[in-house]
Order: sequence, then structure tokens, then C-alpha cells
Amino acid sequence: CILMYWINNTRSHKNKVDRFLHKMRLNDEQLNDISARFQAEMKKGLSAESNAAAAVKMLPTHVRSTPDGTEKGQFLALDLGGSKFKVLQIKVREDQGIRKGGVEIEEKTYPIPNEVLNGRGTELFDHVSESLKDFMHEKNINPKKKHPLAFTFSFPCEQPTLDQGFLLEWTKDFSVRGLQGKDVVDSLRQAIKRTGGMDMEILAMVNDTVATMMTCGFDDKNCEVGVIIGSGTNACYMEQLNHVDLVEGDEGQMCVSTEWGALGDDGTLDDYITEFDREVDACSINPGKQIFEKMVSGMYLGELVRLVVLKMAKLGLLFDGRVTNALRTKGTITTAHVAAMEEYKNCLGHTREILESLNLSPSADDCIAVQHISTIVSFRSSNLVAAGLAAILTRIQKNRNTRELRITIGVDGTVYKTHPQYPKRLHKVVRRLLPECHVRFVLSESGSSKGAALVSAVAQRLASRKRQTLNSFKLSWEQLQLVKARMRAALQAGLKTDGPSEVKMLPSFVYRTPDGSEHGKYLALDLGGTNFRAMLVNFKKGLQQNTKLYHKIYKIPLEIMQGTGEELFDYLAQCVGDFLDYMGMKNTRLPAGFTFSFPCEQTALDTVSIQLTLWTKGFKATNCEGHDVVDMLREAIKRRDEFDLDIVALVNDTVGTLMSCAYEDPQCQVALIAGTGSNVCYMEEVKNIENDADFSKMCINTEWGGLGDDGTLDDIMTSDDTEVDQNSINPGKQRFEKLTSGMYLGEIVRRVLLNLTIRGLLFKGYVSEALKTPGIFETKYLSQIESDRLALLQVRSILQHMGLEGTCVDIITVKEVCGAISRRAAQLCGAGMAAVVDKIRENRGLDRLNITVGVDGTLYKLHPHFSRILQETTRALAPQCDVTFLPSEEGSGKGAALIAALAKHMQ
Ligand code: 0WK
Ligand code: 0WK
Ligand code: BGC
Ligand code: BGC
Repeated sequence: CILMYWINNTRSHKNKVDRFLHKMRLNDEQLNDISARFQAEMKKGLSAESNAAAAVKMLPTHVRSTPDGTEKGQFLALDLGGSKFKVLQIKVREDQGIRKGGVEIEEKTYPIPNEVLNGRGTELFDHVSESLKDFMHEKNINPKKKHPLAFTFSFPCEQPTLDQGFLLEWTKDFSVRGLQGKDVVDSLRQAIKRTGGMDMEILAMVNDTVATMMTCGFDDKNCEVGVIIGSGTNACYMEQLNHVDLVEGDEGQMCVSTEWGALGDDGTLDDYITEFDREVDACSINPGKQIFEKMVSGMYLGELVRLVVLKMAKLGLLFDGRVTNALRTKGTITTAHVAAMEEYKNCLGHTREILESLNLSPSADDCIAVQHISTIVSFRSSNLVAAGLAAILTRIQKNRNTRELRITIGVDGTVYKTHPQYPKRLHKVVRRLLPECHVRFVLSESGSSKGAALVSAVAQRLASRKRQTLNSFKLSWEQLQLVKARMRAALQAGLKTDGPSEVKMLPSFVYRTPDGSEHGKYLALDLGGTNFRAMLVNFKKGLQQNTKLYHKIYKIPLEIMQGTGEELFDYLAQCVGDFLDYMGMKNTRLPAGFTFSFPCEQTALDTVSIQLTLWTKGFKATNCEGHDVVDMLREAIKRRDEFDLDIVALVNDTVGTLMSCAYEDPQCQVALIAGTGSNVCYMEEVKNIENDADFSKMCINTEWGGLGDDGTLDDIMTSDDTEVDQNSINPGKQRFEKLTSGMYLGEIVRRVLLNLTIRGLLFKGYVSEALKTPGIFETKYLSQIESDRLALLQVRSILQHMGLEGTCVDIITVKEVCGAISRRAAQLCGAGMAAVVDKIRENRGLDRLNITVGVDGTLYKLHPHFSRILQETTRALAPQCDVTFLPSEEGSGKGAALIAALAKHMQ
């Protein structure tokens, strides 16, 4: 009967507390109600419209997958924000999982002095980086080596990328000044710089819930939820990307840190808030904030119990109404006390000790009552967490459209780890609220930093993949020498054989450069890669500088470029007619030179039997290849029957450019076009050409664009290059041109960006329609994007203009890709040019050669770095040649007119 008396007595005292704290005792209906309210808040937080006003921020973390076992590497890690600040070294071995010892950890906890907790931001991060330095020193970690660093930061942060985190607000007991709204990753970088003596690469910043999910996910593939019930509380889970409005993209998943601690900050939980909760909030460092957290987490549970005990004592319901200063003092009952009062074995003993430590002399009944208060307060905490988890699991059920959810929840935090009853209660209520779900709870044994290291391992792998992609466009010195040698061999081979050779070495029948004797009026027609130019040139004998020149540029529509040959030449004839009209010279039959920037085989300078061997660049007009393009123009002019022309010469645009530049600088013996297309011509020794003309030299149009058509460049072509070639209008042709000219560089960039995005390395993996559109990334954008004068924002607007939205990191990557591809193009042209000038030097048996190269083309003229890199590469690969590069002023048209003058002179 003593026992019965004891039981009834206990029950009655508990009932007294139950009545007093009835508002804290939540039944399943209320928990489901809270779960439903939380689900509504989650929706608000995920939607772009309502996110700003939402209390529960639902922060995207840029963690797109849970571990897949391939993560590996050695990392330093910082774990800041929980009750302990830790510095760690983590070694992750591939495919071994934590349980199989796949992860080794060394760690050290560093206290954070109060003055730092409430000091300035720089002081906090100086403390962090000095602790890091101390740890490295203690563990003999080489300070000279660059170390990947993983950063767990357990506060609400907006993250545009994995390695940026803008602090929204402090929670728990942190109230450091000057960091809210700042990128804490950058603050850490600055502090590490200030501390000095270490070199860190901060790969990722993660919230402790995310790191906990990743840590548990390394062993359990079903782990897609992470929850912290520690000094603070929060939960994250894998959400479908198409529900995360703040991040572009619909494919796949992304981990979202709910920051459920703020549930109720907008009054959503007011009907569940008790007077004790209001008092805890009012006395906290962040009143009105983190309402849910203040009902649940370790920072506040002890205080809640104290306030309840204090109130009941004041009401005479405890200790006969006796109250002590200790009991009135904030923080004298801690969450550790609450846990102790719930110890299975000696809960009442602990309760008595704690109350006596507050100078109280509790009766046995008082101890029963106070112990029960602790139970109710911590029970409510686990119930509220259960309601929160039920909301998250319900959302995942809906996302997967399944009721039978098998899922694991990774858990960490002192309350969950040290409070004896907490885990069991939590598991039980979650399973009771969602009986159809198979929910497994996994405790994150040794903290979240393993997870942070795993996230960093993924970031490192992604970064290295990006670096691999960029490196695949890097040419070594040896490779450039190889290209020079291959170009040289191809030049040689092209001169020899009449048969097919990749570098055609087409004779131009121009045997000398101008000597100033040219005079008279000539018409020049210039069909380039994108435009057609008509010009009238008037030369004055020996007075180069007095040359008069009038011209008009006509854009060539794509449908004309790729229509019938007849339409193309009718269009050219129409333009000429328009120009002569404009010049009032329709009735004058002027001698004309025709610059035709495509490979043509000709047997003489003037216009007998000229054959277009193949279209290049964007041209594909039918019935032209193998035909005499001068005849076709003549036919078109005849069809037009408005004016007549005496076309006396046809030259390639490189030859025209050489003439035009040689008119200024007689030392000009080579000409390069680096524009829509890519090509070079130069004055070759006639003895090296199967031609018996009575001249010493002849200008050879190399058509070097064809190098590689027989596979000689396969070892430097990347998969993206191959894709561009295979999807071009002339697959397998003009391989060298496709690596070096304006027609293709933009497209190579687009394909690289597309492949990086598909692999999740760019634009957050979001493959926009724009990115899938061939030709959308025009080469002119490369020149703009690579200009040093442009800030990232301006580059962003260029990308936006193309329908590409990117983060700062994305924009830097785009700039890097553009730079890598244009740099390679310029280097390849430099290697080719070195082959040409060195051949001329050897032709002439010279040790040193002084020579001028005339240049034209939008890529050379407009790209901010192309010309410099090309010149540097040429000089480096042909050190015995002093090469001057002379940009052509008036294009090759003037050159064509000069040749027309030559041709006229020879008639
Ligand atoms: C241990 C984790 C840490 C997290 C902490 C939370 O390693 O990242 O912040 O748990 O629990 P607390 O220390 O606040 O009780
Ligand atoms: C201007 C020359 C023209 C040549 C063009 C190449 O006058 O003959 O075809 O440069 O540059 P693009 O217009 O292809 O950039
Ligand atoms: C913070 C969360 C953190 C949680 C657990 C809360 O106060 O806002 O970011 O995950 O504590 O440490
Ligand atoms: C053509 C050459 C031309 C070069 C530059 C190439 O596509 O084959 O004939 O010189 O473009 O315009």
C-alpha cells in the first residue's frame, strides 16, 4: 500500500503540473495541425513570390546530391555555430563509408570567449583562423601547401553558390557585429589572409544540418533529411529543384535548409505560445525571432523549466512558495539539468541536487513536480520536432507521389545526443504521425564536418572537372612545336603534289608585290566571310598615300550564302550595280579585281579557268564548287544588263591583303586573315613550285584552314571541337580553321558551356533553350567578354542578352572558357605563322629574317588578346625571324585593285 500511496501521490503532483502546463501538452491532432502549418510555411518559403515575407526561409544550399561513395580527399574543416567550435582534419577514402573506416578524423575544440561572441566580425574570424593555424601547427600540417577547407557555419545564410554565404541574422548566443548581410566565406578568407602563414581554398560552406545529412548519407543512401536538435534547431531535406523557385532549373534535387527555427516569427504559432515562451523570447538576444527554436532547442529548454518552476513557486505550488535569487536568475537551470532530471535511474535524485544547488530545499513532492515539468518541456520539444519532421516527410511523400516512404533522417545536436529520453520519444511520435512511412534515424556519431568534407569533395571534383575541361584547351610548348612542324610538312606536301593535300598551296600567279608604279582607277569587289564590299580605287603613280578609295559594304544574307549559285551572284551583281549607281559610274567599264575569300584553283592571274574547289565558312551556295566563279559573276552581270565590268583578276583575300600591305611596306611578304575564316599566303620561291614562270617568287595561297583534315590534329582536338566539326555544314573539312577562326570559336565556347552545364558544373545545371541553340554564342561576344575593361556585371548582361543567366562564379567560368579557346586559336595561328616565316627564312638560306606580315580579319582586329598572343607565339616558335605584323587599313579590296592594275599592265 506504501507503493500505491506513493504512486497516487506522484500522480497527483504530476496532474498538478499537467494542469498548470496543459498548454504545453500537445496531442496528435495539434501536432498534425502544427505540421500542416509548417507545410504551408515551407511552400511560402520555396515560392519566389512569397519568400521575402516568409518566416521559414527555405534556403537553397546548392548541394544537389547526397554522397555517392566516390567522394575522396583530405580536407581541413571548421565547425562553427554549434555549442563547440571545432577545427578538424578529415581524410575520406573512396567507397568505404564511415562505418567501414573510410573516414579518418583528427579534431580539436577551441573555446570562443564571450567577448568574441559579442564582438566585431573581424575578431570572430581572426579567432577562427588563428585556431586553424594553431591546429595545423599542432598536427604538423604543412602550412606551405594549399589545403582544401570545408566550412560548417550553423546560422541562416543566403548562398548564391556553394562557396558563398550571406548571413541573414545571428541566432543562439551569437550576436557578433558587422557581419549581417555579409559573405561570411569572404570574411573567413580575409581573416586567413590577415593571420597569414597558411594557404586555404574554401570549397564549400554548409549549414550543420546539411553536413549532418551528408555525413549520415555516406553510410545510408536513404538519408535525405538532416536535423539538428542542439543549442539551436533546424532541419534540411532534398527538395525537387523545380519547387525551389530561387534557383533556376527544373531537373534533379537540391538540399534546402528550412531554418524551421523561425517558424512562428510571423505569429503562426501564437496559439501554442505559452507565457513562459513569451518570457524566454523577451529576455533573449533576438526577441521575436526563432520562436520555434525557443520552444525546442537546448539554448532555451533549461530556461523554460526555470521560468515554470519560478512561476509555480511564486504561486505557492512549489517549495511552499519559497523563491531564491538563484531561482530568479536567468540560466541557472540549464538544458543539461533538464536532461539529468530525466535520467531513467536517478531522475528525482538529480532533481533534488539541482534544486538544492539553487538554494532551495525541495520536498519529495516538489522534486516529482519539477521533474515532471522537465518532462513536459522536453516532451513538447521532441513533439514539436516530430511535427516538423512529419511536415518534411509529408512533403517528400508528395514530391515522390508515394505514401510508402522509406527514408533515413540524420540527426545531431547535444539535446538529441545527451537527453536520455529524447530520441525514443521523437522516433515514436514521428512514426505515430506517419505510420505508413519507414523512418530510420541515424545519429551522426562524430559531428557534421565529415559531411562538410564530403560536400567539399564533390565541389573539388566538380572544380577539377572544370579545370580538366579548361586544361584540354591548353597547348603545351611541345604541342605548339608539333603543330608548327606539321604545318611546315603540310606546306611542303602541298607544294609537291598535284593530288589532294590537306593544305592546298594554291598558286595565285601573283609574282611580285606592288612597286608604286600602279596608277589609274580600278573597281575592287571583295567577297569576305560575312560581307561583300565594292570599292573604287584611284592610284597615283609613286604616291601611295594619295590613293583615293570609295567603298560600300553589303551584308550577305544567310539564305543567299546557302541558296543557289545563281542567286548568290545575282545578289553580288545587284550590289555592284548599286555601288556604281552610288558612284554615278554605271556607264564606265572599269577594270576590276575580284577578292574571293575561298579556295580557288586558277591557272593564271587573269580570269581564265578559275575553279572554286570548296566552299568554307558559312557558304554553301549550290552549283558553285568546281565552277568558274568569275564566269558566274559575268553571267549575273549580263543577266542584270545594267552595267558592264572588265574583271581582269581574281585573288584570294589573303593575296589581296598582302598586296595592300606591301603597297605600304615593301617588306611585306606574308598575309594572314584571322576573321570569319583563317588563312595565310606568302611569297614562295618559284623553284619550289611546279611552275616554270620566269619570276623568282610567286604568292601562294596556302589554304592552311585544311590542316588536320586527314587527322593530323586529332591529338589536340577536344570532344567539343569534334562536335563543332560534325555539326558544321562541312564536317571533316577545314579542321584547322575550325580551331582558329571567328566562324567557330563562339560555337566551341557554346558547346563547352553546354557540356559543363549538363554535368552540373555551370548555370546550376540548368540547360536553357539558349544554350542548346547552335550559333547563338557569336564570336563577337568572346571579344566583348574577354575585354579587360568589362566588369562582371557587364559580362552578365552580355550573357543575359543571349538568354543565359549565371552567378558570378558562372560568369568567371564563361570568361575562362572564352579565354582558353581564343588563346588556343591565337597560339595555333602563331604556330602556323612560325612555320611559314621559318620556311621563307630557310628558302632564302638566312640565319635571320626580317619580314612583315599583313593582317586583316575581325578576330585579329577586334579581339582584345588574339593579336598579342599570336605575335608572341610566332616570335617564340620562330626566334630567327623578326616579324612585324601590319594590320591592313583598307582591307584586301585595295589589294585586288593593285592586282587588277598589275594584270592590266601585263595585258
Ligand atoms: C555537432 C555538429 C555541429 C552542430 C552541432 C549542433 O558537428 O556542426 O552545429 O552538432 O549541436 P550543438 O552543439 O548546438 O548542440
Ligand atoms: C577584310 C578583307 C576581306 C576579308 C576579311 C576577313 O577586306 O577580304 O575577307 O577582312 O575578315 P572577316 O570579315 O572574315 O572577319
Ligand atoms: C540556426 C541554423 C542551425 C541550427 C542548428 C539555428 O539557430 O539558425 O542555421 O542549423 O541553429 O545549429
Ligand atoms: C577560305 C580562305 C580565306 C579565309 C579567310 C577560308 O575559309 O578558305 O580562302 O582566305 O577563309 O577569309
